[in-house]
Amino acid sequence: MEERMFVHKIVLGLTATALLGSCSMMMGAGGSTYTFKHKANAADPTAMGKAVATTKDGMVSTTLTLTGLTPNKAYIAHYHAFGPESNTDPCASNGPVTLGFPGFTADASGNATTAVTGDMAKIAGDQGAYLNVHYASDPSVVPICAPVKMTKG
Ligand SMILES: [Cu+2]
Repeated sequence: MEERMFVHKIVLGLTATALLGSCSMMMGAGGSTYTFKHKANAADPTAMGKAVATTKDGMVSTTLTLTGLTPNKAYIAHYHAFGPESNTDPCASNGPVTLGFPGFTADASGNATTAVTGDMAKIAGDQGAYLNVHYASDPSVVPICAPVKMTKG
């Protein structure tokens, strides 16, 4: 009976590991993928997208692939550090920019992509807690945010 329980726990453990292995947060050969979530505002209500980050030789290359933006509108995007306003929700923490993407414009269908390569130190630990996409015309408008690091420290 004891042994059977033990085997059962191992199987559960393996299942959990397999799930983690398929989880997009893992840093692997394909890089890390982070999913954008809509912020609590009315800007670009169907906006969504992902960020894929790969590292090599101390540098990190991140590509954003976005949909549901306002057609032909200009945007900016950044990595931000964990800020002072939350310890558990990076997107609500209001931290400073640590690495910026080149500005970009959504196409006629509201799709856009942008990519940047920078020193890993710029987004190491709390320095790279989340990714924001802002209206270029008014950076205070942030339709979507992708959490990268969920807990400060
Ligand atoms: Cu920003």
